[in-house]
Amino acid sequence: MKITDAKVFITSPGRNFITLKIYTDEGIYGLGDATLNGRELAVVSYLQEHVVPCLIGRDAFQVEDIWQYLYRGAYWRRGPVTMSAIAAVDMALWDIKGKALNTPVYNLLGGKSRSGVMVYGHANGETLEETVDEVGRYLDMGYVAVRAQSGIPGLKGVYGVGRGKLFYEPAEKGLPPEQTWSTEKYLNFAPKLFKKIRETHGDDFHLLHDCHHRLTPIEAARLGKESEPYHLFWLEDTVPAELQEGFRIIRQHTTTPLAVGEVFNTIYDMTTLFTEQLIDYIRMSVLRGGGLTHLLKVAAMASIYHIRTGFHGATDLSPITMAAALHFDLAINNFGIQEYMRHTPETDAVFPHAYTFEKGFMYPGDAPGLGVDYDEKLAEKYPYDRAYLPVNRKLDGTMFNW
Ligand code: KDG
Ligand code: MG
Repeated sequence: MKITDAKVFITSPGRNFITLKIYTDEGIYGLGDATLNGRELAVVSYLQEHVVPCLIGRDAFQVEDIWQYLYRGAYWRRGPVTMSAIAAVDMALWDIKGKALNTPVYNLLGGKSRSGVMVYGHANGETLEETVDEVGRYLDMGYVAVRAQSGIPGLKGVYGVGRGKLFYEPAEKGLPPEQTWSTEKYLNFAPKLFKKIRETHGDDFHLLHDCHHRLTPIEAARLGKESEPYHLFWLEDTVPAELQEGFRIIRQHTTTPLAVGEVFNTIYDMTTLFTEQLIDYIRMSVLRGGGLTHLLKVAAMASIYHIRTGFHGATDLSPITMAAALHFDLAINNFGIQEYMRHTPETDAVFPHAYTFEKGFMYPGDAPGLGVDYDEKLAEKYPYDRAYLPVNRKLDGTMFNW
């Protein structure tokens, strides 16, 4: 089956999404997600100018070879733009293969290893009380795992507290919005939040929290230690993860499980974290990590070190990535949990999909391929709209990590 063409689509049903559609000589097409929040058009250009011309005429079934061709063949390897573009191609090819063989992608990845995929939802509020209430709302909706993020007294626009409740979205139109940060205020506040959540809602659900890369290793160690009585499912992105060795310090001090990786692009970003067992969950997404082909290797390596997956699933990953993740999660043995931030109804309408949510679990559905389509006509109604993720400054104005 030969690839005859590939097109890149841009749409903004509430937020920007980039979609790659690969066509074949047998009339079957496949879809891949290429969205990179705040830098979307860089991936569009990378695909249109540099990747699509190399795809025409290739055998659509040679997924591994095409992956290696795009990864090794560029010479300039890795990075979010390159790997998001490769991921889009890879997702589309797995979609094509599933459709051609008339089977859902999870069957191509080894078949079902479980009945459903446990997901966590996002409870966020402006205040501690509001966040505690939101956790209750998610439990009422049937979630068995909830991530809690709260505004912090004295800080403007804290990560995790964004526009909307079910549809949290941090990117804004115009120039990047500025937020403020104080590690002292955060470290004094976070354990109180966890305590109140456990006192109010009990112990019978998984509680998660994201630090969004803002601590030093020793600060992360303090938070991990002080969180131990509230037994978090995980503490995410405690420190900026460029320095993998930094995790050694955190690990020496706390038994709170650690998750990291949503900004990683390749298996090389995590080799120390894996081989020294410095983390418990790896979060690199299908989209940011070069597609299912690469994640199969990541999950296999993780399994040797007792590390499970917990893939990124924010709203800036389109329903195509969500579907790809669900097929993967259902199939591999060392699955841990899947993030599920709901898309808006406008987004769901542009990307009709087979996956479903019920009582805290998700199911990819049994449609051949990934089970997601792209409504081109409807998508045209939502033209690209430049938006940026926020930037973050300490209270004295020093530029900091967002
Ligand atoms: O675009 C950035 C978001 O994907 C990120 O801020 C979300 O940290 C995130 C998460 O855990 O979902
Ligand atoms: Mg995160």
